[in-house]
Amino acid sequence: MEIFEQISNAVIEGEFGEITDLVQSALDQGIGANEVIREGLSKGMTEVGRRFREGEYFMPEVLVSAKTMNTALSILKPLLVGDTTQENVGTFLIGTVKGDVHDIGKNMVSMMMEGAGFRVIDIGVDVKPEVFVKEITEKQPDVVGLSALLSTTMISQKETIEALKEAGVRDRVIVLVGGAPVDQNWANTIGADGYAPNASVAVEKAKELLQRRPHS
Ligand code: B12
Repeated sequence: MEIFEQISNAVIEGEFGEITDLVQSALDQGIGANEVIREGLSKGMTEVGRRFREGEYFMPEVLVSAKTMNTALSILKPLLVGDTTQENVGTFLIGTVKGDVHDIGKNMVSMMMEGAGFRVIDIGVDVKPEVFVKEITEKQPDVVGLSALLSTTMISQKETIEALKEAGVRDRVIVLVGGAPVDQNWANTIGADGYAPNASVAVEKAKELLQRRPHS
């Protein structure tokens, strides 16, 4: 069985004890970290999502698959983050919004942003609007990412942007929204500055919006 299939199967089967060796073996074969994510880990997680949707998998199975995926990402992180001497292009603060505990997508966006030279502040999952306000006021990031994976928690992205407005900090930051149910239309509706469908586009979008921002 080729290595990508083995990695994908390990995610599907939730073999978090084996994933470290499999990822290492792919790297030893000269395969890049991005390719391991794209061709192995993500494909496995897509299949987990299908099984969950169709009632073949339940929460316990999905949780071990998520643990396997996060274990693999932590091994790949130093490779994606790479050269820490790279110039700091800005500070990026990210969290998964209130009511939502999905963190894999958020972690992937964080890693890619860090790899692109951003200083990343990850404030975790199930983050209330007032906590975003507090962290943004204290840490003064340039870009803020709001992740939501549930159609029921997309509304928390809207509430977070409203809380930022009320606190008078909305215009100090660029707000990016993302997560599987989110699209450009939703981003426009709630007054976000941008949307990205995946982690690499998130990096491009953040850089593009930063360049367009008037210099203070
Ligand atoms: C893993 C998982 C879980 C795990 C999460 C563990 C963890 N540590 O994250 C657990 C088991 C906890 C879980 C729980 C639930 N889940 Co769930 N889960 C998933 C699953 C299978 C995979 C999600 C994932 O990690 N994908 C892989 C990552 C890499 O993709 P991603 O998150 O989309 O992120 C990418 C982009 O969206 C984007 N992105 C993400 N965030 C951001 C942020 C910014 C700023 C930007 C720019 C981009 C960006 O970039 C990322 C990388 O490319 C999905 C199915 C699916 N295929 O999506 C269901 C899914 C999201 N879950 C679902 C549901 C219903 C639930 C539960 C309500 C189930 C229940 N009955 O209790 C609970 C809710 C818990 C809660 N309150 O949050 C539904 C949501 C349906 C909907 N539209 O609302 C889905 C779609 C499954 C389904 N088809 O039914 N889940």
